Amino acid sequence: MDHNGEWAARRRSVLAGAGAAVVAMTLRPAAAAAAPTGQPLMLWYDEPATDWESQALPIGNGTLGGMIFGGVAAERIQLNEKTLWTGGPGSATGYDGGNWREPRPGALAGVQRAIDEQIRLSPEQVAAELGQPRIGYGSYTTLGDLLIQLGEEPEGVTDYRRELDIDRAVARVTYRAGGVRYTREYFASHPDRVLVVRLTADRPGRIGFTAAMTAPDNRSKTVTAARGRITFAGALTDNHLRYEAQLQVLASGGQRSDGADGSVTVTGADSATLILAAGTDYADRYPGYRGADPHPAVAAIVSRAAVKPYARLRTVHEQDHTELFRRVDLDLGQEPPTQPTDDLLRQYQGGASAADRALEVLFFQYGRYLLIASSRAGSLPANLQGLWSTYEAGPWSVDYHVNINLQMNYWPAETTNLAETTAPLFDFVDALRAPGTVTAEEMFGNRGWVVHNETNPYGFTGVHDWPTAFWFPEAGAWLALHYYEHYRFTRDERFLSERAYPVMKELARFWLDELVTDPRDGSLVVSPSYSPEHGDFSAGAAMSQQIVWELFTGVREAAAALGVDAAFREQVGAALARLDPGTRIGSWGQLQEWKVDWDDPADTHRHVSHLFGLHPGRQLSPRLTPALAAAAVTSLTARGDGGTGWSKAWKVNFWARLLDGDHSHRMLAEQLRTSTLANLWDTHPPFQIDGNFGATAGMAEMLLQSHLGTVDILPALPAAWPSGRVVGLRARGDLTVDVRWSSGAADEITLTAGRAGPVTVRSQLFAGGFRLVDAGTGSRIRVTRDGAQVTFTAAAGHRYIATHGGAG
Ligand code: FUC
Repeated sequence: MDHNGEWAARRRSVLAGAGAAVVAMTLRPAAAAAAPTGQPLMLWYDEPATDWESQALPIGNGTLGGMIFGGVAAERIQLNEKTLWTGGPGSATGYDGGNWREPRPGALAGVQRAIDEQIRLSPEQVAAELGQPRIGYGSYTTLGDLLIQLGEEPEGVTDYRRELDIDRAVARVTYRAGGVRYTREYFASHPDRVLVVRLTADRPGRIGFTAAMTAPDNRSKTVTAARGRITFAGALTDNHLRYEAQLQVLASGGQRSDGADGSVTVTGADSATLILAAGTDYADRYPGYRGADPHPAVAAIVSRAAVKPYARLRTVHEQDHTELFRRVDLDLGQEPPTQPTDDLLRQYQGGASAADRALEVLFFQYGRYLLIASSRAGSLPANLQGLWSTYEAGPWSVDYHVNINLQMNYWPAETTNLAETTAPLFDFVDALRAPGTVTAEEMFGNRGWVVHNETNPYGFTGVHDWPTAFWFPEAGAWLALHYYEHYRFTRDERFLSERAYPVMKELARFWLDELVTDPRDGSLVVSPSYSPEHGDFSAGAAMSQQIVWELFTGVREAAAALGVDAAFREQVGAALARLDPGTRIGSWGQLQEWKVDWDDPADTHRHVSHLFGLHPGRQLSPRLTPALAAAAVTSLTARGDGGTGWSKAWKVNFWARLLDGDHSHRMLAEQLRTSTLANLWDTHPPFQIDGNFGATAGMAEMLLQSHLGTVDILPALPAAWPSGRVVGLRARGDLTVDVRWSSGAADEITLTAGRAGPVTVRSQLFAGGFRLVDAGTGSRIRVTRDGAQVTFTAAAGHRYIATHGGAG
């Protein structure tokens, strides 16, 4: 059984706060998009959810999450608080952060020697030398359920509808019973830090229910109710992490009473509002990972929200959400869907119809919705399930896998104009530096820091002993590249100097210390090197080399941009010159996954790690390295269009970067048809949110690319999207881009420059006669033209519009 089979088997038997310090990131507000097209961005269903994973609907404020079932007689809202994790310091089983419990002098050098001599080692051999059983790793765990018992199922329920309006981030349930129309609304507010439920009816006195909270038995619990306030608190048994949730029930009209069992009952009310907050005493601080008792903060948050009128809470929430969400609008000529979302998905034909395009647009925007809901400043980053997990101990601990999954979660953040959502990622990675420094020193004897295949909120930066998924010291470098990308998009120099560059430099130092000379050819290689979850250990697998190449290239650029560290820059440059770039073309024309040509053309493994340099990297591209790109096509074609959810999403991105819009779209269609649940969650299986984020990012890559420094307009437009409009995508260089196209070609391109400087844009629009004007002054802009590419000098804050016409 492999790493994947394990969860599937376990799953059959298992089914069942105080956040990270926010370090200021200065973000310039990206130019606001025009109003959305007015088509409802809505998931909707004509029956309540019975299955958590595939049907319930997610709301979240980055810290607190709820899954809405929408039952008529009984509502269940499954709850999460992002920091509620077992394991770590104080864990019953002990905890070592994955660092070797006994020193192993010479262990790593021994493996390197064995690789030099034998060329390849089995994962089992390496795990026996370098791994150790994992202890105290823990798991993300559900906060529990809020249950709202409304009584017997009424006779004759009609007009039932359950919906999630992703444009406003409000879920709603409506139905008629006994001549009364009932409405419930649900949202999770980031500004007010509460989850809110509102029950109303169109006749007075019809609202009655009992609200109560439950949680699994992996914790102590005390529950009390006083003046309509439920306080639910205790500590996890495993690690004594304290948690608290408070729910204030407010009723207008009718009666409210507190139950001795900690429930609150409302009868005969006109309406009711439920306000919930939760927290833990977790803090993302090595080595203790504990902060303040959550009680005072949770009590205060609920009390503050409870005195605000419901309409005010909702308005403030909607403003907060729409300010982010509405920056991007996508119109593919879709029609507002007339069928429920599960039917829309079932009937999806691969993009042939306006209804199909409605689903594609919804799926794209849903990824953005989910990112906003699961990743806001002040808590942990989005985990394997974003924020939503019903399990006591879920699949892969619902952790932070960093051999692709956490990174994929943030692929859409910059391109789809949600740069703020990266704040928790950077806070989390910053917090890995302290434990990762210990691991780097103890395990490798290196400067800098390291993290391996996966990590938890307790600074697990060492190893375990699952042979095919325990060794991946390149993860830190990959994460550091996200900092650099944030700079490339925002051009925030303060972020570059205070946050990105220090992390990149630490990682570069780790790799300067870690690279070894390959006796076969004298190049610098990573050893032991392992292409994630696949094949044998060897020296210089493509992904290892490509990640180090990207890091060294990026850190040199960053140092140059900052004008610092000349000697270091030279040192990195010298290493880069000797580095094996990890880009070999093999015997069947493929891009080799390993330094020796072991690639099997029949291999369809879900990881396609050797194409890292194509995406998310920039080392391989059809524009600059056509031979390598052709080899990437051969590799990717052999891998096929299958794979798990996230793997398909990655392929959407790969084919877009290969400028093959039709194949990219085919992968999107595959993902929608075979790896998407009725609530539009991506399924690995099980539900894993990376595929949602990866697909959204991939669709953006089809419409706009800028990783090579040029703003490439509609680089991979599929035939299925002959005309459309996108507003508000972001390109590197602090640019916001709108495009209108028809018959597969751009008609109008709008570029809004956040700052002054040269901008190079590529589009077929520039190959013929065109006009480029400054939208503010109306004046024509002078450009230098090179084929379909133009370069001009932008002024900060100016908007430039290119259209057909003029002399060119
Ligand atoms: C990686 C993948 C698995 C799974 C896990 C959470 O290890 O190879 O398929 O997605 O992460």
